[in-house]
Amino acid sequence: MLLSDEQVKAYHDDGCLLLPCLFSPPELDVLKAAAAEEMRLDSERRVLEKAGNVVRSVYGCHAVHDVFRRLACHPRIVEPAMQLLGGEIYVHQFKLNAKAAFGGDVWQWHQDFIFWLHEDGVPAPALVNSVVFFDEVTEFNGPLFLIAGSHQEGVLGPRALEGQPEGYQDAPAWISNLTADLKYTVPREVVAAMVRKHRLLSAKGGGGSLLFFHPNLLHGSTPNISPFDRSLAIITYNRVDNPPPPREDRRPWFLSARDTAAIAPVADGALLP
Ligand code: 6CS
Ligand code: FE
Repeated sequence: MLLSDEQVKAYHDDGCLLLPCLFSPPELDVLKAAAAEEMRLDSERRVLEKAGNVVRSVYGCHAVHDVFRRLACHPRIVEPAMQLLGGEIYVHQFKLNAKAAFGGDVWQWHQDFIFWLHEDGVPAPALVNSVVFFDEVTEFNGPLFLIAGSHQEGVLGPRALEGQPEGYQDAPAWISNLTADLKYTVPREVVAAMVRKHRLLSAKGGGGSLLFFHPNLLHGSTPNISPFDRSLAIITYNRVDNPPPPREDRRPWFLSARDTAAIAPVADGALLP
């Protein structure tokens, strides 16, 4: 599936592009069943919310679960992602975000590339986040807030949290890259200035919608106090000519992929039996 010239331009202007309802209800049933399996598994790939009893995220699912391998290689995602990045791509990071009903916690205002630059050594923001909505996303269940156009500002001066975030005392150091109290956040006065200068929006859409957003786009989301889950997958593709160099203190494979081979898209019907 290819984007029109207008869609490609809109992505580069706004730093985001929403494609409504790209995946069908039967495909969503397969994805949600697989997500439930992954979220039940207690492993270092799974991060719980601060309260300790609700799943926040699961990482690396594409490398261990065949449904998510097929999703990460799906032509309806990979072909437009290659178009936006101008070349072959691989998965730098795959995550399921649960944002559970009544329990999904905040994602503070931040940019993503600062994590991949400082924590993984990815040289340039030649990546794209590809978000597949498993549930309908409304104004009630914690939609992603985006500041369209803010990616043009490059890497904004982050506020760096020192030490372990509350509720994760015994966790590895990288946990502060993934929790409600994030290691790198953007100060309120910078967020306010970006909202005045650019355009604040919330990424709402039906289940099966696909949202692309730029690694320097300022974004965040509120806690989910509604009775509706807001689960989704975020697949971060990197261009194959932009891999992080080897380094001693590399984060685990499920946060920073080691396999940088170009993706070969699967068949369009790959998600259905
Ligand atoms: O550290 C990371 O790789 C992750 N952290 C955040 C806040 N967003 C990007 C990425 O998923
Ligand atoms: Fe993020």
